[in-house]
Amino acid sequence: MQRKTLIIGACGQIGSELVRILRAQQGTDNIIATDIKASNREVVDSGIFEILDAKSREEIRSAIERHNIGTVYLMAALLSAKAEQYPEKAWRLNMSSLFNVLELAREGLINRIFWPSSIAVFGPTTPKVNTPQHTIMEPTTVYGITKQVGERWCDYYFSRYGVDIRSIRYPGIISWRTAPGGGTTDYAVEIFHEALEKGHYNCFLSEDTRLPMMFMDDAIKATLDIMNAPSEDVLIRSSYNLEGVSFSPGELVASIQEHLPEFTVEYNPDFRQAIADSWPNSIDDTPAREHWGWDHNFNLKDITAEMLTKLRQSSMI
Ligand code: AKB
Repeated sequence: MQRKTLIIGACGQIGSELVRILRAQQGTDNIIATDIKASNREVVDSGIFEILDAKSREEIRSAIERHNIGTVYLMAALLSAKAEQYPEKAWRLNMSSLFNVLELAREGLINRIFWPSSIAVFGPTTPKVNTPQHTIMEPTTVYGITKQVGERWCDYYFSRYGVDIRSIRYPGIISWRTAPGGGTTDYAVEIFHEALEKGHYNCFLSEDTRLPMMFMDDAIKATLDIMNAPSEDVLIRSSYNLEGVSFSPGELVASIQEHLPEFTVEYNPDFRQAIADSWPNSIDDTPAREHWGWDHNFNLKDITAEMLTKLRQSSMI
């Protein structure tokens, strides 16, 4: 009998897209969506959904045993901006959830795990342009510390216990269906909503803050590509660098203004500026391209056109 897939953090920005695509690919009943709250109607109404606290190993164990789970996508986390406000909560959630799935895999209950890392693993001492896969990593944010430590544990559980864990360092993810929450790169989604709704945006990062970004479709493609890659092709078991595009708020505004010439922006950097300043401007993802064939499809122009079209078509705006 085919073992099923458990998605933890299924109502979030990336989790909800994974649920939709995996249900279509593998059959609705083979995907078990879980989250701490039933906060995404589409996820909850389109198949099996359960409330699950990722901090509880017993709740995860019970879901795995009841549903005959083989693969786990652990998408629950407190992101960078939220984690600065709630450091202890972020540490507890981000670390205990990872430890729970790693331990359950070590016990033999899980065959394969996906765990997202982030560009937040890098810090101010990291080379900023074309940041290499292997480089100085001294994160200065709570979120970055949890991801950096998490990467070390992933590598350890793979080397020591053979746990099949796969991970990528997501840049900022731009999507139109589900909004992100609590991140520093969230401006790049908010800006599209405000451009269409109000014609004006108050940006919390400065005009020239260049960050690595990616369209959701590319992020999902990367996630499924690494999960479907033969084990011998996944040579890095901490986490892979991944780049789609990189741009600044100023460049994104110019791209939106090609469609909406009246759109205006003001820049009022807040505490998130320091977080963004500690991260790379762009990423070198050669190992992901060479090892398991990663390639992105969407550049800034494509992302802008797709976001405006899809948001206009959806009932949201
Ligand atoms: C955040 O801004 O915290 C996230 C990330 C880059 O991991 N989007």
